[in-house]
Amino acid sequence: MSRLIVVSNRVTPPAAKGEESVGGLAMALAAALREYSGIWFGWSGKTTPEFTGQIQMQKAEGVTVATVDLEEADYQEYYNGFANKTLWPLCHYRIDLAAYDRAFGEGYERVNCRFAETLRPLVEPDDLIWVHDYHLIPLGRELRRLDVKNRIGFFLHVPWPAHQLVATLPRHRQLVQSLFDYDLVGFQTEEYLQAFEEYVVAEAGGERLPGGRLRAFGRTMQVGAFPIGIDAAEFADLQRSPRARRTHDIMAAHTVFRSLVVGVDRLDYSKGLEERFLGFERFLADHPELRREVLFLQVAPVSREGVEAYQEIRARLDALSGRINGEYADLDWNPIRYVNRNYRRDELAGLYRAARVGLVTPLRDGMNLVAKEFVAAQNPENPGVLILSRFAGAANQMKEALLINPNSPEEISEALMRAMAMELPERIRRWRALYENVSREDVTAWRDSFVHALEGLEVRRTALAS
Ligand code: ADQ
Repeated sequence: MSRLIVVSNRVTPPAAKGEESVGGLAMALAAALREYSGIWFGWSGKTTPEFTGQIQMQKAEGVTVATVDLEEADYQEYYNGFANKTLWPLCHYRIDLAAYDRAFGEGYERVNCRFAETLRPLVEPDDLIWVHDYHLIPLGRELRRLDVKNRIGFFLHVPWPAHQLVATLPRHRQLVQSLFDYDLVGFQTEEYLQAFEEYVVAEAGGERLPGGRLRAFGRTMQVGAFPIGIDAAEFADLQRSPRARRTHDIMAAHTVFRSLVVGVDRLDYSKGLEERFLGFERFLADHPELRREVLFLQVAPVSREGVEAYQEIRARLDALSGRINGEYADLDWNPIRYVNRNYRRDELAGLYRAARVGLVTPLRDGMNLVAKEFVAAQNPENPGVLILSRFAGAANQMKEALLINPNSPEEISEALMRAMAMELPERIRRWRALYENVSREDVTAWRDSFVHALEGLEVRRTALAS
């Protein structure tokens, strides 16, 4: 069996079962690497005054991790800059927040080049290389420049936006062209795949070929939709841990006479938190009789604090939660409990299980793993209801959730009402269908379908060569 080299921007050494960990990507990759003998390569998260290219190797929880430090300018221009101030807002339909600064683009190219040069000596001829996410789009091209002939796949965790949005990016053609140095490019959903194909046909005169292949810029590659999942079995298992039970019991004790509505997200403007708060406020205004019967707990650890847009959304959420609580709270009841910290995964499992409603309302989201975790954590005999944004990639697989438009406070309020009133048989019917999907299309299925598709290309290349 070939080795697998996974490359992502940040490498977070895998944590022991149940321990604290943030970011859907980190979770999914650790699970994927455990079964393959391979390497996880990326940035250590540290910066040094000058780039040294020195690799730090360590083994954690059965995974070999190789990291490199970046220099301060890389951090500002590549990570905070092009990745998080340009590509992230663009992919999430927020061109009003996108900064098109030439220095960011240069930093992005420089770091991709540095990543390729540092990784090159670790690559053996049979390795499969799997590159992750929007930070590293040009990495395949840089590896080819260094004469890497291995099969290289790329998976985009965020949405691929509509053609006209991509076209707002200076040098967008070059960026897309660099994707054609991969053998396989994967997206979360058919919708993003189609948007990518439309761009390639319209802007680069490309053509779709049979068998999921795409031709442009004088090259042909394989493309596909590979929806990411969670480790559903592990999540259901976490339920039985003492910490999960304790968290569940604490929340249950706090909500004996009321229903718990829970939201768990990185504090990011794409997650629709302001709209969610406003939707909940609308619910309180619409249903005075239910006011004291709900508690909305929003867990939102701060992220990307070096980017102004994140400081601003944080300030707005502080003000909004304060305003709503000020208006509706009573001596012994607060409608919103808003918490900016991380919890361990076993604690999250207990929290989800204690909730009557999971409120997952991103304005745009590549997939959204919280929706899947919420489902995996429910009590099959008395499951909670998932309210899910139609703009989360997960909505394609989770049709039995209450699907809503997150921009509409009325729709959020109505869905909350429906979820509170939903009888047990309907809750069970919906949950079973959701759980069936979450456990079938899990993280292992995702990894296997991508890696097998990449492995399968060997046959095609050899066949073409002969
Ligand atoms: P994210 O934008 O990080 O991921 P998401 O898919 O929801 O979004 O994953 C978040 C992860 O972080 C979940 O596993 C969740 O449990 C964890 N988490 C969130 N808040 C936490 C807290 N307070 N404490 C502990 N853990 C917390 C990106 C894309 C998504 C895509 C994933 C995977 O933006 O669309 O689903 O990658 O591809």
